[in-house]
Amino acid sequence: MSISDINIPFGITQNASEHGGLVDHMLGFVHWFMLVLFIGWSAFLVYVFWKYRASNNAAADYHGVRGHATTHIEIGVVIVEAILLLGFAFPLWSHQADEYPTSADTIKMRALGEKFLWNFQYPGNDLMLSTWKLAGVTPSNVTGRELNDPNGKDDFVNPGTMKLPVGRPVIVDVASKDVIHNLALTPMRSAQDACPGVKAHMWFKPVKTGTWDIICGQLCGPGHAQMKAVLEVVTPKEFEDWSKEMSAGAKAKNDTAAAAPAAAPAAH
Ligand SMILES: [Cu+2]
Repeated sequence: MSISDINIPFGITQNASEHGGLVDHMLGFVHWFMLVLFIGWSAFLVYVFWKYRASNNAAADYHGVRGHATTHIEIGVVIVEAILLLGFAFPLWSHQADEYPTSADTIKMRALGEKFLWNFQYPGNDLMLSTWKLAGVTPSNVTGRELNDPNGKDDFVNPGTMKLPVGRPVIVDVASKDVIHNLALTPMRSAQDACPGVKAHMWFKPVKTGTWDIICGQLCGPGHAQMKAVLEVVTPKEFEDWSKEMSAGAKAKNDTAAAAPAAAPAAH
């Protein structure tokens, strides 16, 4: 049995990311600590009810506690909380916030929230995302990619499903088209607010294949509960095949549009 097993009866989604074990360990630590405090305080409450019952103490006691035990217990609680913050939370946060993956196999992609769905932009076969112009978001360009950027010619957008390969780090640029949303990837133990006009980022590394729901972690309007997408972690081969096909399709469409600009005057 491990410390984080206490999370299971609380209904936690199984972890599927590399760093998620550390999050679960910290959460398990907090749960055990709260359990100890809950039992301790409950027992103390029952004890004072019994000790200071009216039939036993007819006269009021104006001095109260004289010993130092409670002070020592409080200091103990402060120490455990300091260990939680300094020993677990801060190092884990700094790892996720400062040590972004730089390896060549890192997938860089974008997620743009809108009322009420998620759009995912992939870099395509050149592994390079287009430059990102949030001001350029339109109904036909839902992620705000710079359409004249050569790097973006083979980028493709997949609304509703975030498909990823297992075992490769992923950096996701996150933003919103309208109100504040939150890309909550529970099995990856990662979540990032999506704010209009703000380019935010998150990263993680899936270590298990599977299919999960992506939810919006911010109450964003009447369709919030329906703002569901799918996170699909597949084998590297399956991802490569899918990505190549999608990218080739997007490139062909872009090339056609470039060859016949007069045929589609509204598309820009
Ligand atoms: Cu939302």
